[in-house]
Amino acid sequence: MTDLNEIAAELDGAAHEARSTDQISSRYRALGLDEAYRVQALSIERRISRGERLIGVKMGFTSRAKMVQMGLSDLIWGRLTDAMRVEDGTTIGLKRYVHPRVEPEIAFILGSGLSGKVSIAEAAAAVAFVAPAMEIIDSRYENFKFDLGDVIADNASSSGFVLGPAMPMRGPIDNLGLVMSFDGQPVQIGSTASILGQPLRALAAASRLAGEAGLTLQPGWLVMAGGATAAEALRPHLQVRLEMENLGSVGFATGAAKS
Ligand code: OOG
Ligand code: MG
Repeated sequence: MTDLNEIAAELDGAAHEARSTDQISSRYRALGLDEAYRVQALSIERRISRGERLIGVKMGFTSRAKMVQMGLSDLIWGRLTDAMRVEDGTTIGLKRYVHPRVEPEIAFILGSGLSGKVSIAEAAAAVAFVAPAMEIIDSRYENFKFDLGDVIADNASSSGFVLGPAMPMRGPIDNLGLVMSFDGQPVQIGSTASILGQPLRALAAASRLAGEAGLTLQPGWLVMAGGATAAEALRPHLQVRLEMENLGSVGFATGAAKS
């Protein structure tokens, strides 16, 4: 298997059918960064051809907790489509996932476009709304194990996202306390400060890194800033909730194992 198109087809198929697959780096060879982002773009093209719409990007490894949990320390990014949206307050079936995890994030909705290298002030000026958010990640690789090229090719493990109430960014967002709970019990406690010291830095990084791949962040797009804490494995019949200082809360439930 040497063709990037074939790798993209395999990863897209695994995501679509919720099955795990071998790491590209062990089955074939380690992918370089450019190749890995190319595979990601090709796999998203397959989703688009099935009728999904590109609606934004996500950042990964923007906090130390995530870097430590996954053993990688480079910022990565992935593409988000409308099909990944989970509505606030709904129940998700688990059979569309391989081994899903959830992590607390903050989301930006852009009022104007952002392109290439921008300052934090420029990034802030492009934000129309912020929202408390959770990301559901689901690596397509066995045991959630991957190297940098593997995870980039697999669209940075993206699988789902849920947004709480979106509101204009009225005050500082660089140190908002947050609690993620399962069935009312806190499982992760943290602060948006863990996201590069200031989540707007993740937005600026998204603009820069997407720009390197020829992509401009569009008005109306969603940008997920990256997990503020380590991710937690989901299991059946959970009430998952994130409370974020000043921004409110967001939640979803998980259904039965085979639902
Ligand atoms: C890779 C995706 C990382 C984040 O928020 O840091 C990420 C993974 O952990 O599987 O989404
Ligand atoms: Mg994430």
